[in-house]
Amino acid sequence: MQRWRLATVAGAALIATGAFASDSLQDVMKNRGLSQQDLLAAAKTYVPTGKRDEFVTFSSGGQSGQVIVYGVPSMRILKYVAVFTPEPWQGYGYDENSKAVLKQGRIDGKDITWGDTHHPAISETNGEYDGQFLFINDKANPRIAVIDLRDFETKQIVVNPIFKSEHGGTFVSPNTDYIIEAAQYAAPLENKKFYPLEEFNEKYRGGVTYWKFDRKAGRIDEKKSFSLELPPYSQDLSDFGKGPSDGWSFTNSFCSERYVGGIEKGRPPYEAGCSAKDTDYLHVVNWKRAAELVAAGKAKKINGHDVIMMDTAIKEGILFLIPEPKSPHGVDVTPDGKLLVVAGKLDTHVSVYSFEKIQAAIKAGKFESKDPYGIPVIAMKDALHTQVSLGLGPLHTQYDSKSCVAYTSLYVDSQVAKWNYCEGKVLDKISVHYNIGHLMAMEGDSTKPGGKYLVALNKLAIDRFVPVGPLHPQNHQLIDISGDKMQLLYDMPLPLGEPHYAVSIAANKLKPAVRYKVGTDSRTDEKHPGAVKAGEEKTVKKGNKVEVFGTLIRSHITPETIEVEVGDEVTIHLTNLERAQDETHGFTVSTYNTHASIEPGKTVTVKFKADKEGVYPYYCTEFCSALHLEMQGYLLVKPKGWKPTKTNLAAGNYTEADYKATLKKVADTQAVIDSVVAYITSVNYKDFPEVVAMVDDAFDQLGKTKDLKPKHEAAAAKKDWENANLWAEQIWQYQVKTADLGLRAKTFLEQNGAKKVK
Ligand code: CUK
Ligand code: CUA
Repeated sequence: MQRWRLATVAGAALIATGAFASDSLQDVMKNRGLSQQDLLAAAKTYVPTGKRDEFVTFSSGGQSGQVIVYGVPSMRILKYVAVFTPEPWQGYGYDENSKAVLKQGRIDGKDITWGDTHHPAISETNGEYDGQFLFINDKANPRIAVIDLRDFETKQIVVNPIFKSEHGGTFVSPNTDYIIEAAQYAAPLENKKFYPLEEFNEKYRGGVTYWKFDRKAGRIDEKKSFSLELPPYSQDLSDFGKGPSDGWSFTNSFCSERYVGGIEKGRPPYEAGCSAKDTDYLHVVNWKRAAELVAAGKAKKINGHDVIMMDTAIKEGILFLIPEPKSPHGVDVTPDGKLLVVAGKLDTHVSVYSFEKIQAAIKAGKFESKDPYGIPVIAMKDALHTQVSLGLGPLHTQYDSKSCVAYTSLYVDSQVAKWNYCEGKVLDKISVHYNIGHLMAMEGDSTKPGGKYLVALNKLAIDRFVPVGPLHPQNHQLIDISGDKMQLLYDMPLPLGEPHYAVSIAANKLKPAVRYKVGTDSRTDEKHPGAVKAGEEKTVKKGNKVEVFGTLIRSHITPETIEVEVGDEVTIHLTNLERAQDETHGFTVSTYNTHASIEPGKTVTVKFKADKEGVYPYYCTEFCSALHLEMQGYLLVKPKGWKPTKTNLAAGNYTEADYKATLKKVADTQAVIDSVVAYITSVNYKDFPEVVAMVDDAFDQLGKTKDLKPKHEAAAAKKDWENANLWAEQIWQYQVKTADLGLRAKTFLEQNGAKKVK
């Protein structure tokens, strides 16, 4: 009793003096000015060390031309996927294999090294995210990229053969047979000849492209892709039908006035003329039928690409228009595929259209008019399910796991509205900061939305973050949607361009690899012709072409010296021989503007012209082991016809005592290795593939010491203490790498509950 009291008194005294201040939750709240609500939000987003996020988000990187990958709910950034823009860390655009991908995106023979990425889409099976592929569009230069989610690398870029800009992509059909890409600003489709703006209505056209995706090849099949010619209405966002509406697609438009601005000639500007009418047009397309028409040869070839012309589409009954309120933006099909929600930027309403009613009007031939190109127009009242007034500037809609519940972004109000689209009533609203564009719920555009969280992709951050100059970061805000009321949880600044759309998938659906099959060209998924195995490294010289077939393994680049003559064209293929997870090596040569990231198993090529005589160090750019800094070599660019005069490298002054000391170090380190091996083999390490890979690599390293023992012993017999000591030292280097891996394996086993085996 007495002792208890003493302890309490001592504790109180310490708290009073502040010694334990930071240990109490109350004190942290007080010191940092946090409310109960803040703590709740923190607890809902905090992911402790070693734990992982439940969802993975792929956000467009906007003008960065990349994709940003982050976890939900922690909002921790996991990766930037290089897509349309060179990215040095990944070697994207600095090694030959990735340059070949960027080259696919050339237009009119020109490199385009940036992109304006807008809408990522995850591949789907039966309308559900399957986690295999990601697609993303480039609005500025009409292109689509394919990213393989086995390695999160860009594999393909395709250039739209007939558009000059695009926006309404990428969205996938329920089984990812097709990826949609709709034009934005109308232009002549052939783009061979100049047409003045005075011929806008006659010569300028919009359209929508259906890219055929070959899932087995993991690539878009350009030959089997096709487009539909559309009026010059500035086609905007699109979506594919699903369930009952599978086989159909929907594309919005704005500026169906076909207004051409001309402020230079005293004409009112685009913004006035493009929003003058009360309605624009929703394009309704029977794409399955369109694909059949293409197969039946009813398309016209434009720039070598199949295009179904408008008159064919009208005659075959595959294209219809429906008026939609002022300057619509998003069109989003409900998870059950029965309804589509259209938001009009300049209207307070969202309009919910019924696919069933649209079909009934088409079957009955009930059209209110034709547009100037002869396309039948279904009356809005014949297609509407309901209209709901949500607020100012509705843009995009996402769906909840709870039936009939949708979320719509309100750009002007800086709010998210939660509403019921079956009954047409508003359920809740929350303010966001500020001016939200897209919003995204977990798997919220699939047939099985995941609910739980919503991310508001805000256009402005204004006062949310520490100021960093006039260009602010973007603000992605995480919102808890699990209850009746939405709760704001977290602000994430994103400083890499203006993201538009994002998609989020349950993390357990992603199954990325941790290494490549040794010798893989990751950009083609095929065996790299420059790949070699350990011991097969070589340098081949033919005329003025020098080709190096090298390898990388901790902490060694083979070869260590590359000798060329000035003017030679140098090609270096490097294979990473590691099997252990996360053992990436990088490679660069001083001043040759080249860099490669070589993950375990990958083979990468760098190429340059050695145009200036001199000495150029090369090294590994990833801190891969304790001897990382020693992972180095020299490119020697010699004058033509140069002959050596000196044949020996400078020697150190090693003694027998040095040699003996090194041998002692080798014996001590071996004892450490033996104890680690004894631990690893005493537990069920074979049940842990990560550990098996580390153990394999460790024994590889240790195996290399065998050939070295006779070398140092032979040198010692000749009293060549220099070589005796250095070959023994090299044994120690391999031991250090073995021990490094072994200790990591041991830690991994201890932390992951390895069990004793007898
Ligand atoms: S767009 Cu940017 S807010 Cu490109 Cu989908 Cu609507
Ligand atoms: Cu390999 Cu540093």
